[in-house]
Amino acid sequence: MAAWQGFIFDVDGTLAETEREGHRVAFNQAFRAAGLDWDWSVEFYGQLLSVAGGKERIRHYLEQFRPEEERSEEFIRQLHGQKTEYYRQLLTQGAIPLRPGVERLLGEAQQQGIRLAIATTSAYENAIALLEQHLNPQIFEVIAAGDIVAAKKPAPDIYHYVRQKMELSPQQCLVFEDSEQGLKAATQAGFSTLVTVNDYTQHHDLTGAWLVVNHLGEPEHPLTVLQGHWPAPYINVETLLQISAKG
Ligand code: XBP
Ligand code: MG
Repeated sequence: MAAWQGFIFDVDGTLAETEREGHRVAFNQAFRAAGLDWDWSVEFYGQLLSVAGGKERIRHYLEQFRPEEERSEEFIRQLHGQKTEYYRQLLTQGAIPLRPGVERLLGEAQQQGIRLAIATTSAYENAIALLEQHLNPQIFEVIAAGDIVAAKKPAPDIYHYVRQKMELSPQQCLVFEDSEQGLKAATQAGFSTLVTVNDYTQHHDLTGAWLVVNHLGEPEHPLTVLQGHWPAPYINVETLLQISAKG
């Protein structure tokens, strides 16, 4: 590994815990508004998360759990569009905070001249809405989201896309993810990955991650290391750069 010059962040589950009280709630609101009797519980949604992408998740649900209902791609597209509206409303209501350490680490990275990018499976509008709510989207030189690539995570396509746009090698970047699918995508594209788990991903197979912690931590809210070695109470740029410089 070379000294890291760029950090690439996943959004859902990594910058914020968006799934349980965000995307899931918005899906259910869209289902009700469309007159559907579908309702995704907290637990059931955990299973559905194995399929990345909102449209893909609805399609998977129809195929696996509602095979008798014949629905067109246009129906899925419209339902997902409605869900996006509800999700954005939840964000602007302040329902979804950033995870511990995220704002601090991004601030440190900017001060140290680390280049920043986003690689997410979520729709572009959703990623931007979260960034606008809590951060300045302009700190990210690349925001790669949703349908910008044909194959979503765990396929590596979104990470290949970001790498090409940044013109950095995988050895020059560190990826931040929260899930097995995200880790697979980044690893297949050749990146080292720091994983911050959450309730939905704490039992995922995270073999191959560079480091797994419960969250990025803050000086007064230390992290717990779950896999790998980290010498400080919170993830900070200075220590990351020292480690990567040693290779
Ligand atoms: C995020 C996802 C997304 C969101 C919903 O995965 O799986 O599908 O749940 O997003 P990752 P949209 O964190 O690995 O990028 O409804 O906007 O598609
Ligand atoms: Mg994620």
